[in-house]
Amino acid sequence: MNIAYISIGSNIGDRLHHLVEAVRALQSHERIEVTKLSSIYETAPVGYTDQADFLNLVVCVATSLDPYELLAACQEIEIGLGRIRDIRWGPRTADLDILLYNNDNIEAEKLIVPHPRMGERAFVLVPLLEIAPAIRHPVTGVPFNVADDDGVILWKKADGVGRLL
Ligand code: GSY
Repeated sequence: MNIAYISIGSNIGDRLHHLVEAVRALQSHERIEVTKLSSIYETAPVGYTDQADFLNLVVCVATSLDPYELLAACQEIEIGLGRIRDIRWGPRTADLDILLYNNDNIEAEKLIVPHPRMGERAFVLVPLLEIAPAIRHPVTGVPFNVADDDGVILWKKADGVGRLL
């Protein structure tokens, strides 16, 4: 079985509902099991900053999908939740980014893992380190750490996979 970490964010409409639906869709995939779920954080937008605050969380999944199949599953969930890609880094109903897939280092045209910007993003690192405190960068071996968690506020404490769904 493969272990992957996925970051999920939403900043349009009923943000909690979109996160719950995204996690539910992952969990209901016959080849994905959501094994850990972080708390939900409210986070200031990074990149394109003239947009609403996000809710973000990170999940750990066990999956028999290969990385590209997992990417396709994530993209299907985004589309199912009504994602429209208009502004790059702009508002979205749900965004699912594969952060890590085992200790793989993938540099393909449509998928880069570890996620290239994850080490700079507190909205990724804070929930990731909550569920995987000892995790290290698979290529460098350096532990991830959060230099500055400004703009990341605990919004709903984790109470287990079953409780969110
Ligand atoms: O890359 C994920 C989408 N995204 C986010 C996000 O999920 N949270 C925050 N706080 N800022 C973001 N900027 C982008 S793009």
